[in-house]
Amino acid sequence: MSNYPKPDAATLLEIYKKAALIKQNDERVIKQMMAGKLVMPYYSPRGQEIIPSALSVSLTDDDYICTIYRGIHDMLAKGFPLDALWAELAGRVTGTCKGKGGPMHLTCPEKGMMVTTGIVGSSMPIATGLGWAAKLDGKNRVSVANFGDGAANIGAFHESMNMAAVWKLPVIFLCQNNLYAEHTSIAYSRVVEKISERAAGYGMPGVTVNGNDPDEMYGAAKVAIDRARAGEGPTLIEAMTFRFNGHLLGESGGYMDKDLYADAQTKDPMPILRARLVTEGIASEETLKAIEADIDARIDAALTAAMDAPFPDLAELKRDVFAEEIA
Ligand SMILES: Cc1ncc(C[n+]2csc(CCOP(=O)(O)OP(=O)(O)O)c2C)c(N)n1
Repeated sequence: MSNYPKPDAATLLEIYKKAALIKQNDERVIKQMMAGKLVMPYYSPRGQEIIPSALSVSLTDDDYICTIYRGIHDMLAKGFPLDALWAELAGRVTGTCKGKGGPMHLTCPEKGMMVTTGIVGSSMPIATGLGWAAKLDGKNRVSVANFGDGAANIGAFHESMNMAAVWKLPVIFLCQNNLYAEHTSIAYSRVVEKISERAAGYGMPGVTVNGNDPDEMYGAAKVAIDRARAGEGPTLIEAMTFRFNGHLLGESGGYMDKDLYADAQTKDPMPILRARLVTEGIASEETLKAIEADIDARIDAALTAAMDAPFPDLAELKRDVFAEEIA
């Protein structure tokens, strides 16, 4: 990784701001759910904050991302408006899908967030199609497909990578390898050591990085994004990480290897990055506290506004589902 570009001080602080927003937002969602004030399926991205944060600092609103049910971190990093996000979580009309998308279908095309999908592996063909659209419209945008290690075993992964490579599409295939697909350890589901090795079969670069390390993740993402913008085609990035909660909130994660889990806790990327910012003189303790307090205040405001907004009424049920409503 030594030849990768490294984030400068300002970029590193930007990465921390995004990651802190993801972490604090996750904590608040869980608190609301535990208090019975928010009722929904929730797939916590805790532990995976750095990956989308270090990626998104090199993306613009015009770039596309597609993600999965766990992708609230991808959405927040790319700038999903907080008020609309909380309204969508709470099923209120002020959400980006008028409360009809809910937590598993977060979408905000104005910011390039095209889809969150619960169908494992389906973010890849959609992002590939968006990559094709990006190539046709010539606006130099890139399209990112986020997915997990489990999704890398779905046929759509291979079809999408092949098509993107053949047509040299500006797509980044970003596998967030958190070592478990639902309850299945990665040890049971692939023979090659690294998922990134599969890129060779499609003639595209494939790289495995420590997704919890902002330097490695930023560098790999920047190289892939620059390559895509230059018309050189797709890249597969396998970002190694760990999810700190069960697959679905409320599930204990008892199938996780206990030593692995304990080790991952000692490598929590959030306190590590926070301490680094202070040690390297990038931000003082006071500055970081102010940033975190500001995030909490923004979440407070978004939460209050969401809870005060109405639910969509029944007449909305079928609107926006079909281009033309079928009687
Ligand atoms: C096509 C399909 N098959 C199975 C499922 C059930 N399912 C939901 S999540 C999941 C695990 C996916 O794991 P991974 O892709 O590693 O993502 P992670 O949840 O770890 O972020 C499975 C099998 C599904 N939603 N869609």
